[in-house]
Amino acid sequence: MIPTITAFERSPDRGQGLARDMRVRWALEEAGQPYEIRLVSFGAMRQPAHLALHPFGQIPTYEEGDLALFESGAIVFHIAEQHAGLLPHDANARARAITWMFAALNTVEPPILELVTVRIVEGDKPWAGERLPLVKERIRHRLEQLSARLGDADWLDGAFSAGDLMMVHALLRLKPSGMLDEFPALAAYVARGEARPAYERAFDAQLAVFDAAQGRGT
Ligand code: GTB
Repeated sequence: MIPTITAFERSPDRGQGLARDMRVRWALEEAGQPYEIRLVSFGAMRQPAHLALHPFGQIPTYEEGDLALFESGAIVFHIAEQHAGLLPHDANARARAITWMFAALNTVEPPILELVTVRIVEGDKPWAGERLPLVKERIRHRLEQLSARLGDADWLDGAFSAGDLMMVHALLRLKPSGMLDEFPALAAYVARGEARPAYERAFDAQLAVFDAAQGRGT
């Protein structure tokens, strides 16, 4: 059965692939699975039909037969469990790859999201200027630790896995800030992720949605 995922009708990132449907698209491309997209507006995300799928009124969601999921991590994990290519077969290696998925979502991504919050959401607050360096220091600390663990390896634990997919996508959010370039090993790691044909297909698909919306002027 071909799953349907939701994505922004018009992504605020202007097609940079930073919204979280990108992770799901990338996982499906890595798994070689076709998928359908249902585009939703911000208004539609607040409506009962979407809230029934996603209690927090967000994207992405994932529908496959009578299964409906939300949370990009849970969706990517589901895809990785169902199809080869995203999680190793060896039980210990598999558990470690899943650990990296959690690390991406729970340990590395949160300080990165704080940067967006302090810059955009809280940018006009009188204390934002004082908070920004603290947030950046927390990010740098995590990046130092992650870079030390990665060392000169291509991926976090052997072959590319869903753990790398989640980590690369979380790190991508830092690209516009230039902070990633302070850590050449991590910048190269992210570039390796972006160079994967599955990533490129997923990126092009989400960019096509943005370009089409631009063309329609919607
Ligand atoms: N924990 C959830 C998950 O991992 O699936 C978080 C889902 C989430 O944050 N969804 C966002 C959303 O629906 C889109 S991805 N937001 C609308 C809302 O809450 O009303 C986050 C995102 C948004 C915009 C950019 N950007 O412009 O660069 C990047 C990422």
